[in-house]
Formats: sequence, structure tokens, C-alpha cells
Amino acid sequence: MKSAVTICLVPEARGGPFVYWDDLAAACQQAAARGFDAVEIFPPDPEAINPQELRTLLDDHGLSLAAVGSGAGWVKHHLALTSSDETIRAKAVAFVQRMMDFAAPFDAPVIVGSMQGKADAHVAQPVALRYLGNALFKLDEHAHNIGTTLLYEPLNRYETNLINTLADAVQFLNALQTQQVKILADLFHMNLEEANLPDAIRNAGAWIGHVHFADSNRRAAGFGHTDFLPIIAALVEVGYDGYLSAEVLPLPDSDTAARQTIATFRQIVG
Ligand SMILES: [Mn+2]
Repeated sequence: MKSAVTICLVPEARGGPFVYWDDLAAACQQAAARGFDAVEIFPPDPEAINPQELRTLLDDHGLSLAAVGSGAGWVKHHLALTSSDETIRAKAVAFVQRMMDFAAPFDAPVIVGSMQGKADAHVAQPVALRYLGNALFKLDEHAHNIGTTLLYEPLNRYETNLINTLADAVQFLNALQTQQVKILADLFHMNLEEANLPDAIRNAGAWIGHVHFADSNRRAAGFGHTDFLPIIAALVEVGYDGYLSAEVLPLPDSDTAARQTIATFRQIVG
């Protein structure tokens, strides 16, 4: 398994669980200095980052791009894959597709988390799930066409009322018959929703394509009460060799969160 750390370039996401903020170059320099293998970036738009400049930054610091988040589509542009408005749904799919076009040359998957939206007074849950299925089907097709992977992230009940557990995500994707969609296992969401984290990981098995590495309180691993050793053992058991990516609050500050993350990573992964 490899280590990664999040960089958020979306001012509207202020207060969110990201280690580094605002300055991509400074964040890459810091991530490399702390010993991370990769960075996970949340850009405000698919065209916000110059690919050549990012390539140079990554190469200069010996970093990979672990994944790219699409959450700005929601927090900045107010798009959702399950909106009651057909035009907004179409724009949401296009936004994620453009994010995939940006990320694919870096061999980085794109994450669908908050962009999935939720059922509400305008969209009943079965309808929202149908919209989500339609969107993931289109995104899967795009991922296939450009040779990349999409990561679908189940969120906790306070963030969505669509799919909250790894098992429900597996069942949903199995029914869709997508080819290029994997599941993002976020240890913070799982702490709220799963009866048993290692069991949930073992049952999801090869579906797991990415891990958000956070403690029970969304702080850096080691700053809460999650028992990480059985979780890592389950990931090893299912053959997971991807990233543990720190999507955590920058508390007490970014550098301390980064140092704590990498210390825990070295302790439990080796
Ligand atoms: Mn997450």
C-alpha cells in the first residue's frame, strides 16, 4: 500500500477534510518533504490546473497523482448526478467526464462522492437511485473509452441518503454491470455506517479501488479511536495495494496532520 495526502484548491470547501489548501506547488513540496508517495487533488474545475505544470510539479517532487476529486461540482457549481433538473444532471455528468479527461493522463481515477447528491422533496429515493445508476453507467462508458477508472464513494447518512455501506455499493454496481467503476472505502464514513470495518472490507474485496485514510473523528490516523491494524490486515487479505489517502481535517494544523498521518502509516503498513 502507498501513502497519499489531500490538497484542496476549492475555497468553497473551506472547513472540509483536506490536509493542504490553496497552493498546489507549496502543497506538493510539503507532501514530498513529509514522505508521501502521492497527492490527491480537489480542483475547482477540470480545466483549473495546467496539466504540464502539474506534471512538472509531480516529477520534480517524485510524487504520483493518487486520485482527483469531483466535489467542486457540488460545493462550487451546485451540480448533482441525482438533481431533479435534467439539465443539471447532464451538466454534472459532463463535469465528471471532463475531470476524468484531466486525470486520465496521470493514471489517476476520479472520485464521485458528494456529486452523487441525495433524495429530497423533489426526488424520491428510488428515482434518485435510478438517476445515479444512469449517471454511473454513462461515466463508466467514458472511463472505458479513455482507459481510466471511476471511484464511487458511499457516504455516511448525514451526507447522503442513497448508499451508505460498501455492501450496498457492491450490490448497486453489480446490478449496473459497470466495468470501470470501483468503490472508495472511506474509513470515516465506514466508522459511522459499518457494523464491522474489517468484515466490510473483506466482503467488498476486489471492488475496493481507493481508501480514504481517516480516524473516527475525521482527524489524522492516530488522533481518534479507530483500530487500524485489523483494517490493514483485511486490506492485505483482499489484495489491496492502492493508496491510503489522508482525507482528514487539518487539525491542529496541516503539517501536524500530515506528520501524524505518515507516522501512523509507517507504523501499521511498514
Ligand atoms: Mn472520502
